Amino acid sequence: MSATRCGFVALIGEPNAGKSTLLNAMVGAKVSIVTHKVQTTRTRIRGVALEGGAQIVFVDTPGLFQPRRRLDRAMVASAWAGVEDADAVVLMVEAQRGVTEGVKAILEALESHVRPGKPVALAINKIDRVKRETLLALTADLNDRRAFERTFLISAQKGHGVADLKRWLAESLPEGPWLYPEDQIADLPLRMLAAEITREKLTLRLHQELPYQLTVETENWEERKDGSARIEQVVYVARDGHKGIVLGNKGATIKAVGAEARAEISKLIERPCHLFLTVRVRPNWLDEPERYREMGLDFSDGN
Ligand SMILES: Nc1nc2c(ncn2[C@@H]2O[C@H](COP(=O)(O)OP(=O)(O)OP(=O)(O)O)[C@@H](O)[C@H]2O)c(=O)[nH]1
Ligand SMILES: [Mg+2]
Repeated sequence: MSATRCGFVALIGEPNAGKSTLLNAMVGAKVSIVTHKVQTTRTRIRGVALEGGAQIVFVDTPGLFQPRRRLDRAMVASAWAGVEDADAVVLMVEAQRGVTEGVKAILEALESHVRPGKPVALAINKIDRVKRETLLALTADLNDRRAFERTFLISAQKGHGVADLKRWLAESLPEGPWLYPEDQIADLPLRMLAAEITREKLTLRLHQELPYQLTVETENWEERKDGSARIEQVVYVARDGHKGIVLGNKGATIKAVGAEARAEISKLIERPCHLFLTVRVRPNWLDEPERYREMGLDFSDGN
């Protein structure tokens, strides 16, 4: 029997580059939430895939950007920590946006975070949105800026190029025993996954800054005798006015969010669930260590 391989692959890039979409495509299941808005992912999320004899532990990370708030700083620190632990790194760049100031800043900071000798691949994503000439020029430009081990042209959403990238990553990982049981695809606790699903539905329905000013926590999870789960979640918002918006006219918004989240959580846990959402105003939630812990972030990273 040939030796097994195993290791961590950090997916990094600007917000909205398609990291979580790629993670889900690699794993073949929805492990990390996806929205059209920036800064959707707030902490490192692992998803496990098998390829040949290799177990690839993909690490989805928050987008890298110039942080302003404490939460932003903690998210960016969490992403770089993912790179520091990685056996291989995939830098994702959006094809249609190209070499932005943000991409330049990432390239500048990259070297001080990648472990010596670890491969970094470039994945130009969303190739379904641009012409072939654009891709060739962008590939050349980015490879002039840094010597990437390999460049992959992919569409995480449509699946183009994803299998090639996966194969290459599997071969790049060090030999070693698998870290997870063969059938495990994620390691986020269910209560956190369930909170993320609700946050995704809220983010999709709310506009402008509001998604960035709320967080969702699962406060209570009860297995019922009839085989269903009773789940209570709290949506923390910073202002009274936000509470009204989250609730919506006669509670219409929160009701719709609850219905969508319940359906997806039921699918995830493969049994019926009763979801109860409460909106709580907490002016300082963005400065509370407990909230960061619940999100999987290090509060002191935000200093
Ligand atoms: N057209 C197209 N859209 C894509 C592709 N990959 C991802 N998207 C879309 O891009 C948006 C952002 O995707 P995410 O996977 O949430 O991006 P992310 O990098 O995880 O973003 P953050 O978590 O905010 O850093 C979503 O609307 C996706 O559906 C792709 O290959 N083609
Ligand atoms: Mg994401």
